[in-house]
Amino acid sequence: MPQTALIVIDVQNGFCPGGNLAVPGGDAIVPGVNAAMEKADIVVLTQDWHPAGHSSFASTHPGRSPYDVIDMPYGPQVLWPDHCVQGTPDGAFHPDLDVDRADAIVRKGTDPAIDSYSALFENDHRTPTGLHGWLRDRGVGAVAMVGLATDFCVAYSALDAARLGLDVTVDLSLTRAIDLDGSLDGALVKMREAGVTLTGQP
Ligand code: VGL
Ligand code: ZN
Repeated sequence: MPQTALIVIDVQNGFCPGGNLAVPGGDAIVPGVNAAMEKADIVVLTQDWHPAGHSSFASTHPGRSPYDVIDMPYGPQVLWPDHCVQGTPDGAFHPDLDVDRADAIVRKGTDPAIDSYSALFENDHRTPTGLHGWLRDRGVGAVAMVGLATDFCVAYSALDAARLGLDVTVDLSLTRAIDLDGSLDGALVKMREAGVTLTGQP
């Protein structure tokens, strides 16, 4: 029997109110995410986990500001405020998230030279995080995704999972968006076009 895995994207202090890249209402999803994890057979958490001075940080590029877009060897890259630095409280999971429930935790964005929004591939869309192999070995054929942020790490993960042939559902009631210049609407359109099933309302 193909298994379904719940993939919980980046429910970290950095993306919750008070964090360095706070997503409005990011913390409001935590009780619902815990309830979803309780019901799921297989649970994977992802954790955005950047070294200090990461190339996705505006502060690493003199003269650049957060939310500027620059060309990297792998394509355009939004520059962010410093966030989710390894070992800092900003990078820790939200304190109320039931981390003990996780079967696996995937850390991403650890290479200083490349960002990684997706749980499956870095932003070159080529370098694997290893999660695809893990899911395959566990017989996972379908994934449900929730977490932060809808229009970046959740959408990139959902699009990659669909491209790999997994059956993908995103429960929007358990996501919140950054919404830079229409990025949420763009992400919703792309996910629908890719055959991702969207349920719920943010
Ligand atoms: C994310 C921007 C930078 C996310 C991570 O989790 O959506 N967004 N790093
Ligand atoms: Zn990041």
